[in-house]
Amino acid sequence: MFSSDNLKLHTGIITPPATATLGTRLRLRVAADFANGTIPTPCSTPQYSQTEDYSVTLAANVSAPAAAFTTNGTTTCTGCVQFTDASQNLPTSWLWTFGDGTTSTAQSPNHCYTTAGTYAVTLQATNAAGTNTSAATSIVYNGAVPLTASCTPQTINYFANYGITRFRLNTIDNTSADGSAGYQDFTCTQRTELIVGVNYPMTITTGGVNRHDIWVYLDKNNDGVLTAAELIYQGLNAPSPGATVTLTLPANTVLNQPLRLRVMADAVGNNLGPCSSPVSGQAEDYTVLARPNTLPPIINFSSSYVPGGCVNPVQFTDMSTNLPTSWLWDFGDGSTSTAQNPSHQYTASGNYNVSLSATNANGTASITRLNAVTILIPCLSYCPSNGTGGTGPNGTHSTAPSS
Ligand SMILES: [Ca+2]
Ligand SMILES: [Ca+2]
Repeated sequence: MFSSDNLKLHTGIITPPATATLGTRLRLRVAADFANGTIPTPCSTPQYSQTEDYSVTLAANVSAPAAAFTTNGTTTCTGCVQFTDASQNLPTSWLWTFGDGTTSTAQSPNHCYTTAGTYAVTLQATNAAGTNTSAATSIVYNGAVPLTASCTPQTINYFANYGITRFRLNTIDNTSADGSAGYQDFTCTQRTELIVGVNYPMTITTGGVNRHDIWVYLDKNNDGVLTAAELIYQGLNAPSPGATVTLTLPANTVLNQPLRLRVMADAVGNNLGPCSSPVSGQAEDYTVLARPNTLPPIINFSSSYVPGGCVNPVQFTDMSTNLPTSWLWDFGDGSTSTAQNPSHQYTASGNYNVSLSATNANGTASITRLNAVTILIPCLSYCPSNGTGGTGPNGTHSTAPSS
C-alpha cells in the first residue's frame, strides 16, 4: 500500500483498495529497515530496524468521485497521449472527452489525435454515490516537426561539464542538462521562425570553464540528412559560458517547412561533422521554420583598406542583409564592378569615395562612404624601428612599394 526509500521522515498518502474487507478489524503492518538493506517483506526479519502492527477498520465509501487525471505530457508531436485516472473515492465507470469529438470509457486510455491543434480534455467519473467531472487539461498536438534525423550523435566520454546548457535564438530560450545527458532532441517543443537573409542574435551557453568548438547545422534542403555543406555557423575555441553571435539563414533554405537545426559543442580540436559523436560535448536539435524575405537590402560593406597603409588592390566585402541578388560598386576613380566582393586596383594617388548599391526583388538601397580610401603611389612602408625586420634607414631597404 505504501513504500518509501532512504528518508528519515516517511510521509505519503494511503488509499485503501476497493477490494478490502469492510467493517472488521484488519492488521496493518509497518516494517522498516536501514536504507541500504534488503527491502522488508511482510514476514521478513529486519536486520537493524523494526516491525510494528496496528488495527484498522475500513468503512464503505459513500462519497461521489473527485475526478482527476494525469498525462504523460501536455504537448505531443506523435499525436498520442497516455491519460491516467487519478480520481478519488473509487469510481466504477469513466467517461473521457478528448476534445476532438471522440470519447472513451476506459479507466486510463491512450488516445491519438489525427489533426494538429489544441484540445481540452475532461474526465467524468462515476460511482454509486454520484458523478463528478474534472477540470479541463489542454493538450497541444504539434504536427509540424522536422523529418526524422538520419543520425543522432551520442556523447562518447562526457567529463568536465562539457556540453550545451542553454540555447537562445529568436524566440527559443532553452535551458538543458550538459553533455551528461548525451544527445537531446528538442524539435517537438522548441521551435522558432526565422526570415532568410536576416541577422539574428544567437547565444550558445556551454558548461564548465573549458573552451568549446561550436557548430550549427541546418537541414536546408529538408531531406532528413544533415551534411557538412549545411553548416551555417562555426565558432572555434569559443569561451565558456558563451557569447552572443549572429546567425543568418542562407537564400537556398527551403521555406515554410519545419527544418532540423543541430547545435553541437565539443572540446576544442575535435572537428565535428553533423553526424560525428561529440567526444565529451553534446548535440542538440531544434526546429526552425524559414520564412521568405520581403525586405529590400540593408547595405553594409567592409574592406581590406588600412589608413596609412599600402593596401592596393583593396578587397571589398559585401555585408548587406536581406539577400541582395545584384551589386554595383563605384570605386570613386571612374571604375565600377558588379561583383559581390570585388578586388580593385587603384592606379593614381588620391582620396576616393566608395559607393555600393545592392538590389533584390524587394528594392534597391545604396550607401556612399566619403574618402573611404586614400591611396599613395608610390607607397613606401618601412621596417619596424626595433631593427628586427629589415635593414637600413627609412626607405632604403624596406619592403618594396606594395604592388
Ligand atoms: Ca544540453
Ligand atoms: Ca539536408
